[in-house]
Amino acid sequence: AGCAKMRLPSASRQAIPLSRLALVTVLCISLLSLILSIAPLHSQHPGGRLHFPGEISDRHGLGPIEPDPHLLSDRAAIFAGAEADHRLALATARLRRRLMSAAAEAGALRVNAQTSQAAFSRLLAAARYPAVFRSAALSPPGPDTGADLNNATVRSMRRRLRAMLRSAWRAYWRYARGANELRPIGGAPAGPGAGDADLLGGAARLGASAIDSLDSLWMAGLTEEFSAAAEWTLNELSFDQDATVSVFEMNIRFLGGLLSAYFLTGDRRFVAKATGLASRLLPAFATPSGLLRSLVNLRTGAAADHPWAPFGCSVLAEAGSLQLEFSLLSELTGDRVYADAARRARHAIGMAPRPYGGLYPNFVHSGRPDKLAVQEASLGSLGDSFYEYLLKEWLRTNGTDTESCRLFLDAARAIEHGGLLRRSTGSGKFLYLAPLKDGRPVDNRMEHLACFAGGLFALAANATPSCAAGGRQLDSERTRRRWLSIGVELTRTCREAYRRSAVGLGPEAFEFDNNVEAVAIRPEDKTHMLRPETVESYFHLWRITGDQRYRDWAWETVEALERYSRIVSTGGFAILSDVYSARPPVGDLQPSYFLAETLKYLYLIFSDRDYFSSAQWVFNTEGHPLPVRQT
Ligand code: DMJ
Repeated sequence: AGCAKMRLPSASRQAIPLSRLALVTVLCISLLSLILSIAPLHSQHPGGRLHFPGEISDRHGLGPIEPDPHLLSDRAAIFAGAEADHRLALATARLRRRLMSAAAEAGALRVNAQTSQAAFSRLLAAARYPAVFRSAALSPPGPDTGADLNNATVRSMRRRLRAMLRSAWRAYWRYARGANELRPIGGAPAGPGAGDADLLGGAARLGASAIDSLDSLWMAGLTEEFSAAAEWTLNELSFDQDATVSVFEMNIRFLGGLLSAYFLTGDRRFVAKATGLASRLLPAFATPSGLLRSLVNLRTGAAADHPWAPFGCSVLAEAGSLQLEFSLLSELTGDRVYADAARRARHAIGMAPRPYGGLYPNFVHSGRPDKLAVQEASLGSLGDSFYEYLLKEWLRTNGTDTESCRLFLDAARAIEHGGLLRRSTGSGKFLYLAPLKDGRPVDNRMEHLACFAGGLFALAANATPSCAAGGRQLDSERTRRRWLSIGVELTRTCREAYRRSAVGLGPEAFEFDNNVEAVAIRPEDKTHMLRPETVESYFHLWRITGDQRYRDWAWETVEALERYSRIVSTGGFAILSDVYSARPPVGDLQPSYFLAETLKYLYLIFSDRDYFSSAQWVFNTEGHPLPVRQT
């Protein structure tokens, strides 16, 4: 759609049509030569019939007969035949030669056409992201620049965050280089069974923490560490591993991280790496509906569902969180296969019956997406980033993907009115999100994962007011104000869950009833997993409102992390198993998203608001910045 509007040099615009024209011309010349070579033969033979070797004219209408060299008339015919044979042989040889060179030329032209197509899509990408190339690729990271430069307090806070990132990175690099995640207490790679290992190929050495750290290191100006991570990624990382991985995790952590690294450095090798990975994920999409299966073996392409998911079903958040990365990859490579795969998956999700006033079910059947598989909806686990990507693909495409816009507006209305959004009945009157099952609230419990929604609503409120769907101008000023207040309130709720713990760090899930508000009850909910969602919302709200309280809350989190989570012996950061204990036991895991998201959002909260500005960048669900398309 953008082609007509784009201002590209005229030569590049004509590259492909010219190649095609040349190919057609060569084939036409060959055909013409064939006709011209053969034409004289027609005139030499009565009736214009072609004369083939060993055959003379049919004198009696009985078909070809053996010539009699004693008959003059036949001798003439024999000579004529010989001459014709000779001319025909010459013509055939000439024609074969021409056809061969035409074929060779066509092959070369095909190669050229591919080359110019790649060059064309590169030009297209450059034209679509000009500001990004100028601001990021051409200027080195400037962590100490911007309006906050003279604010010594903020500068020192940023330095502290940079030191935390360096420490977490160095621990990973020293003890677990090339593995997916770190055991920060034992100083070893996290093996199968730990953290998200089962989603990242078990014992596979895919370097999730390295890829997830690339852009964070770059943004914080840790150039030496960035170079080490980039070199390892480009020279040592291989996706050709007999490893069964989650398509979703590989997409948000790896594709997102690699594409982001490309836009920061301008190094096309990151795109090549991303393309190699994406093509290994594609077999997961080979289902009747196009809805991907959750797991795929990187080497064999064998696809499978999560063993814990309902039979034949894909997870909503996983199947619906691909569009940002897959579409961008198609734009960069000129190969539509990735964007089409993500779009087909989204369309299959669109076929699912929506029982809760427009909310989507957490599971969709990949064979029969139009049948309701499970009556469950959530903005926490299983549902979360599906809703996020509807908004963010609209933002990333600069309002071009109007389907995303329409879907998001419908979904936002459903979130508001479908029963997910509730208010506590205690004195705090907290707004919170709780999942639905069989049409009813399962319990009054909000997951930490759902804390990203505060930032999401604030982002939506801040988006350009130009999304018209089906002729309706849906994002009226009133809607935008309401969304911002939902964002502010949800973020306050999550911060309250942090504040009510003994350590200032939030639990994995927290409940609301008449006696309890924003506090975990179940033992398994009392863990702190170093997750980003709450600080992610602080980040968006700080940027959008400029309200100092978000910086204050973020700083409380920084201090709590340093005090309770940092492991002095290795420098890594560990999860906590009970946030209500003043001396919380630590768990031996430093998840890769801690480097990709938690520390990045904290760092950006204490950076200039224009640094990786929201007008130019959209953060994928793993915190990797992807550029907003300019056309
Ligand atoms: C991250 O990997 C992503 O944010 C994902 O969307 C869900 N949660 C984890 C971190 O909590």
